[in-house]
Amino acid sequence: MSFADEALALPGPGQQLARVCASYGERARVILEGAELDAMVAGALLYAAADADGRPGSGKTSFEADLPVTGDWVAARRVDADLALIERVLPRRSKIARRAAGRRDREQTLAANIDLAFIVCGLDGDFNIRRLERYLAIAREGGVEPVIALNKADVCAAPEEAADDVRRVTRAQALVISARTGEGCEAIEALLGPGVTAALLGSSGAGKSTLLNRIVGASVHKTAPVRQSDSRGRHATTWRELVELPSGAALIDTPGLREIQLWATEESVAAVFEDIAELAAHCRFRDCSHTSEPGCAVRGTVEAGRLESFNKLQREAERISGARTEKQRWRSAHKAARQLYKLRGR
Ligand SMILES: Nc1nc2c(ncn2[C@@H]2O[C@H](COP(=O)(O)OP(=O)(O)OP(=O)(O)O)[C@@H](O)[C@H]2O)c(=O)[nH]1
Ligand SMILES: [Mg+2]
Ligand SMILES: [Zn+2]
Repeated sequence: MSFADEALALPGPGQQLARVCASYGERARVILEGAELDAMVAGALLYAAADADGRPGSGKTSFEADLPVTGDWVAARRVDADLALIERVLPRRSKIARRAAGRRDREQTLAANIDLAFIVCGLDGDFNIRRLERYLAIAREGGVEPVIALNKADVCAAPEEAADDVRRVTRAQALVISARTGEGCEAIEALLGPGVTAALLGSSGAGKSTLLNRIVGASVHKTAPVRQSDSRGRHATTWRELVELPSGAALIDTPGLREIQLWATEESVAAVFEDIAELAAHCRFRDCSHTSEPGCAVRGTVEAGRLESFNKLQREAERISGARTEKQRWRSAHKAARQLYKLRGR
């Protein structure tokens, strides 16, 4: 965060700093002064978000970029004991975002201000290095440190071999755990120090919630009894995504997705496939596509599946940056037209 961002981040008069622990578009659940309560997004902020979504010339990229999401720090105003008003979303220092379903050109932020992403993958039918690469690109794009958690070690004959494969191919940190038996979970907890915010990512059924329950169940229930719900916002009171741990860490559960759509730049993808980038420096042609060119240093050296995965994710990233540029072109065209009207006195 720059100094300007920092200054901007301070709440204004009458505002308090709060953290979003669950979000539902115009409503949210926040932690304010150590207690959890319902919150509504202020009209002005909703309006600004709508502006970012639709109107040209706003310079913003998407609706979701402005509405509060889980993990956001917000400037809020207390309406009464049970309700707060969210007036501003403070600048995000990192995030987990995907491409919104059905909309190629739209980014959807799932969680903000995340230090660590536990990419949970079952060592059962869920095990898939290609999917891990996709999550690694998403973490990289959002500025989040990834840790792969290979779960369900209790049902896998050779979990360490799988982990070695993952480490060799991805060069990422990989832990072997069982959320069911607790095996290896102390290594996860060791990473959850004071001030750390971690998110659990991974496909549906990978064991994210089981892992969260294990970590929370071991400690939180004793020290932080859940507040009794009141008449307001009953939908939100019993369920939240962000849980504060006694260690001072925060852990965010995310819903599992069948297939997470990439939202990343070509640079982020390349960073996840460093091995390919290193070899590509030795290809005869600078713009080698590693498919049929003579003198290619990548093809035949890098495992075919990994090269295919790299090409696939690069193509997806290119489509996204294409959509971004297209959007910007439209924006500047609209802006130019508006300025013209102004000059002509309308
Ligand atoms: N054998 C075994 N089963 C596990 C383990 N962890 C989770 N499971 C089981 O896997 C199933 C899915 O676990 P969840 O924790 O609900 O998975 P999730 O990732 O939260 O799934 P979504 O909420 O749908 O995204 C449940 O039946 C769990 O009991 C494990 O370490 N070993
Ligand atoms: Mg779950
Ligand atoms: Zn090549």
